[in-house]
Amino acid sequence: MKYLKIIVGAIILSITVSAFFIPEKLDSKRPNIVVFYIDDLGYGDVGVNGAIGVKTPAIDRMAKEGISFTDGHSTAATCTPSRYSFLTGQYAFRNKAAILPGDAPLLIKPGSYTLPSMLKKAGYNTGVVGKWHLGLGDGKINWNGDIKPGPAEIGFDYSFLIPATGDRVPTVYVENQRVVNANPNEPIEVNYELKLDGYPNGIDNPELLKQKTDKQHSNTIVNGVSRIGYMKGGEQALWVDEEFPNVLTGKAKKFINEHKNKPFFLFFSYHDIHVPRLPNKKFVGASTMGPRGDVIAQMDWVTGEVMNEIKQLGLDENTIVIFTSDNGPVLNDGYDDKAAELLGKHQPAGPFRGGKYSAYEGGTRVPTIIRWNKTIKPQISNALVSQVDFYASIAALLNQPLADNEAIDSENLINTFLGKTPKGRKFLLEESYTFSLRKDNWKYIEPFPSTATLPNFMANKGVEGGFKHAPQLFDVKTDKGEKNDLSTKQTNLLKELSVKINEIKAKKKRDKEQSSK
Ligand code: NG6
Ligand code: CA
Repeated sequence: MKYLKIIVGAIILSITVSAFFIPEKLDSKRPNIVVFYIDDLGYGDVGVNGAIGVKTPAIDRMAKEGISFTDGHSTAATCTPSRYSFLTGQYAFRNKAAILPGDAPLLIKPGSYTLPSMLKKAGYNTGVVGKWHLGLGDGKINWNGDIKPGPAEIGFDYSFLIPATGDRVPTVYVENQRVVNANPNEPIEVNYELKLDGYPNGIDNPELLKQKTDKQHSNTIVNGVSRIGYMKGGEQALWVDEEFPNVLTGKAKKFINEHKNKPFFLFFSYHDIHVPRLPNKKFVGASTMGPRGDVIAQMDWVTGEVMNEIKQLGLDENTIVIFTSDNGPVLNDGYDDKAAELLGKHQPAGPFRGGKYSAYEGGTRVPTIIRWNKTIKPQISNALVSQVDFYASIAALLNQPLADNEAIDSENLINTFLGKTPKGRKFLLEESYTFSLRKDNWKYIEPFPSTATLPNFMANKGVEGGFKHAPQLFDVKTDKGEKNDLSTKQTNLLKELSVKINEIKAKKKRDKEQSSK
């Protein structure tokens, strides 16, 4: 009897104790996740990777306090494809994802598997703030009504968006399906083919421009900047580019504050350092490189502001922060902001060749930093990792099972991301206007089909694309600049890698081993 009482007592006690502790226990297993997704930031554009023309103290601190990867990759050398892969765990070519116009329909089908919807299932509140560029609506958007489907239909509880890019119309914010400050008396119309007579354009009124542009960016002028695409109406809703850092940072902080008591996922997608580069006056002259350097300083400030907020709210030890970029760097991307002329000794892609758009390493090898105070030991990792892997890795961390056809390209690298093993991927695909494949130090670039053509703008930008009609092979450890093509010397390896690319292309579901690293 006495023993029974003790046992019953112990059971009651343990139930009470566990009931008391369960929420905390669960939440320490469900850390908040904040992704800082920078636009067009090159490997060498941050201090920790050797930046010369600009200082990035907030990012360097994050790197020092967390894990910084030297071989971290976006999945593609352009924006829409990389974002697509980040959010779906699938390569962009599977859905023919390419750079989208500003009136394109939503690229990710509502109801498909996405990182935010997986997180919602795990009890997270999910939000996206900033550049979207994944399309909105189903083909015919009414910018004056509910703009959907969009982020809400693919797993985001909250959204505050630059709908496409800073250099594309419409130049208005969209918050939860609605244009912010919309005025029914000034209905918004957008057209990417036909000229609308709403605003002046860069061809007829170049005297209105803050920066000269190429022809492609010479349509609608808003805020002294001409953009791609035509737009009419919406005068009261127009954004002011120089205010992006304040507006977007404010929304990101607000989201964090509002959800500080339950697990949240924030995808903070910067406009910086994409064109048009128009720093807020606080940052004009902050670098020695003109606007491109100044917006890097601005981007660093934004990052620091959000980090401080996380710390001040006491969320530091329970928040995983991921900092990375959607593709490599570009100097001239259509606006004459003297990015090339003012570069000095700064190397935007660090020691790597090429940048945004290219098949060389500079296209996808980007700053990749993860910080989780008290859980990740500060270190540098040389593991080969891709953004496509965040999906399965986070799912593994949260014990969320994945279906066979979910995030099929995503590998569970959670132990690599948390710095517990230096082992990364065996193979890593890089998408550009062709495919490249990494294996250890080796880098294979698939021949560019002789019948295909590159976008016109490649030729006059000074981009080193790396697109050749013959296969190329480099050892990127000893030859970081990809100058010494070894394709004729390593024919077996060349064969192995080209076969592997075809295998990846044909893949239909997750491999078992993908989920058990
Ligand atoms: C290109 C634009 C470029 C940039 C890019 C998208 C021209 C000539 N160039 O088509 O300025 O907007 O698309 O950049 O139109 S990304 O980072 O969003 O992929
Ligand atoms: Ca980009």
